[in-house]
Amino acid sequence: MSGAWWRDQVVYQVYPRSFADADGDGIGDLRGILEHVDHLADLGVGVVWLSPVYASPQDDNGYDISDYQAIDPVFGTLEDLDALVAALHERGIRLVMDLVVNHTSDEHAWFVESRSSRTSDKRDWYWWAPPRPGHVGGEPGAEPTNWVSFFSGPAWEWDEASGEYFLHLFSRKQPDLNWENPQVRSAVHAMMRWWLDRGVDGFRMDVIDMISKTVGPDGHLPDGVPGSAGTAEPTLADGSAAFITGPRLHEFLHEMHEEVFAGREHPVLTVGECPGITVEEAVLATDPQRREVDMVFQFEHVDLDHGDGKWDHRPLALPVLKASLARWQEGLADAGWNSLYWDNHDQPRAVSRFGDDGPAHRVASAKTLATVLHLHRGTPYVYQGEELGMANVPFERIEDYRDIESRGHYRAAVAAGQDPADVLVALRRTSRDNARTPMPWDGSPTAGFTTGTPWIGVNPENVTVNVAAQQGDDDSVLAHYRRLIRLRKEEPAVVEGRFALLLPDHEQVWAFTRTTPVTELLVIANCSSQEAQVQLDLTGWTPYDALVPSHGDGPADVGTLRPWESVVLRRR
Ligand code: ISL
Repeated sequence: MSGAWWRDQVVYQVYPRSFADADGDGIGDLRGILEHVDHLADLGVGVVWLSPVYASPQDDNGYDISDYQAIDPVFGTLEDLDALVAALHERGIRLVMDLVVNHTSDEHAWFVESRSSRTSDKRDWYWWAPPRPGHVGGEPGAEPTNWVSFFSGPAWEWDEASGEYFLHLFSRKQPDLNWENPQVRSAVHAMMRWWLDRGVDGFRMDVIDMISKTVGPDGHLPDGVPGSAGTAEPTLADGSAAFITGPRLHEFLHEMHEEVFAGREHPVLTVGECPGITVEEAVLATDPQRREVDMVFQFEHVDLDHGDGKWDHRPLALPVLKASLARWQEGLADAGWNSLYWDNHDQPRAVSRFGDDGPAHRVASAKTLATVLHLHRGTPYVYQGEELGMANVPFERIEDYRDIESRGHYRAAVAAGQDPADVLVALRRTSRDNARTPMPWDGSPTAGFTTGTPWIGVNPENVTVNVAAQQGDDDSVLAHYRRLIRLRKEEPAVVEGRFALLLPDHEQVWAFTRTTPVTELLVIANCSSQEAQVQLDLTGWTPYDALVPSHGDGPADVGTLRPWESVVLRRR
């Protein structure tokens, strides 16, 4: 790997199923992305992270992979991928693939072989276990541990033919690979090298902090605390203590680094998706000296509004959110590096969750959230549609939802006696499908996304919130993102400056500085829908350049900010 080139870049996430459909089947594809690469170039991003396009039964929209070295026909061909890489490279943009190796599809040849018999050569490539002692396989409660799967129900599936259970932290079509087995690791490394040799520029590693499981002294995976599942299933438990940042995680990441990336000239980016990771573990994973990964996605700030599980919403006060990001800024100030994100294909839309998506404040709050995020220290990620200020989708019926997690939760919660109307309210707020509606290229009924019938409903706001409408509009959210990304290129303090939080207890205002020996930046952002008073000593800050203002030419008076107004001041 050559240098930390990704520090001054912005990454754009493409969720291919929902980005652009070139062949009219209603599902986005690689040729569709190819038709829109100039949108990415105009934005100024340096990297595209492409969610999975590999061969897949699509049980979890491609996060269930049946062949790592083939493209799913729904998305196109390997030649289409090569063409996309070439088109991006021509524009100075690198392509990072999604690497989903905590689990495969149950239709992957490795699993088919593993399942074929208890004596298969590949039996040990996955987690197989007999029924709990004294129980008969397949009966409720006979599972080897009481773990709940992320998509509701037990994390174990009974295989009648071979008489054992297999582990699946996600859907039953996503069996977990056994990373304890060195053959598994070598096979994954070989596959990764194959992609790098083909010309891709790195990997976003799906739930990579779950690959090392804690086996108890008795040789078994341990139970979780009953009732801790955070779902409507009281007999199940959260098993994550046994699989989040497990005992061999750093060893596995370091080995991967040495086997796959060491000695390559080609600059790559590696980002580990790490739900539940702590600051301390993130420092270990991203300290360049340790040669593991370049950065991780941590989840603290996107879990703060969860009560008992993600479907149980809890109001989030601004000081709590600010403190969380500040802690990560400080924790990774000297070693390691932050990834900065508000949303992605698993999270509700940023403007609906952290901003105000009503007509009066949607544009300003989308801009201000972007300014706050991009001015923190780390590499910012833009999720498709975020650059337009897209909001959550107002689906009203369970039939509108496509996501396996949302549908599984609805089934489990209703079966446990919750009122379906209440479950729909929770889905409306938190479902992953909020982020998965088609990218609105224009205001037409199918949003310029497809000429066919979209696989999931278009967000009706696309009539006004779309690329065509914002393209030439200097006051648009899109124009604001372009300015922010340009500022990163022009002002080194955005990339390197040391972070210090100001006014930590202010309920409305997010203020901080970024300091280098030559320049200091001051970010002042009203993160509320009411006017805000800001008491800051601004001596030395005038005259100043008002950078990336959310409102026109900037505030008349930084002591009184309009709702969702933000500005960056600079002194040298
Ligand atoms: O969205 C979540 C459930 O509430 C998260 O816990 C999510 O499952 C977690 O972030 C892991 O996500 C990744 O792996 C999953 C896949 O469904 C997600 O789309 C992916 O980003 C399994 O591969």
